[in-house]
Amino acid sequence: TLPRRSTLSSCATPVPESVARFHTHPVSPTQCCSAVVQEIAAPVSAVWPVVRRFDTPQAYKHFVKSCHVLVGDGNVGTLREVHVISGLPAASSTERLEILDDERHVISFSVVGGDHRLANYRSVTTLNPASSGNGTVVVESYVVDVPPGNTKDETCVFVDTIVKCNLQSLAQIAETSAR
Ligand code: A9S
Repeated sequence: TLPRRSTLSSCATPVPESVARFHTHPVSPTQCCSAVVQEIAAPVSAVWPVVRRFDTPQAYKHFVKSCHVLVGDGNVGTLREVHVISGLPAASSTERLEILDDERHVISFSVVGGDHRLANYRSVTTLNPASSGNGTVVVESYVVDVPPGNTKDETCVFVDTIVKCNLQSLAQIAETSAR
């Protein structure tokens, strides 16, 4: 079966075509995909420095206990090993930086290993100036294998919850720093 392609067409928040193309992923029949949108009351210039630091995801991802860089200097190809807090069905995750675009404010990573159930996870995060005011619209989309024994819906609910938590925390940090 040929992979389908995800789009953000079902998304309630209008996203420009130039942004949507970063969130169009090949999705195989055994994978699921989704996207989370978060508005932040701070300019892109306050949000991007937090998001772009591939070596310190724990700055806003509260599930991350520690992170160390295995190889690389923070550019594309850098590998990090993330250890997560207890209570999750995971202990560690090895992740590769796939896109870091400081002009368009796009960052993407893929999961290449670790001890968890989210095989072949890949996410793309874009920051866009809000159409009114000087806020930011963050779009984070992902694709991931549906773990054995789970449904697509269960997988998306689990991952959406984590991504929403991360983006709410990002909003709080950026809004506080911009005040
Ligand atoms: O880190 C992210 O940006 C997003 C997610 C969904 C991370 C998920 C995770 O790191 C856990 C939080 C440990 C949950 C991985 C890779 C697997 C999990 O089970």
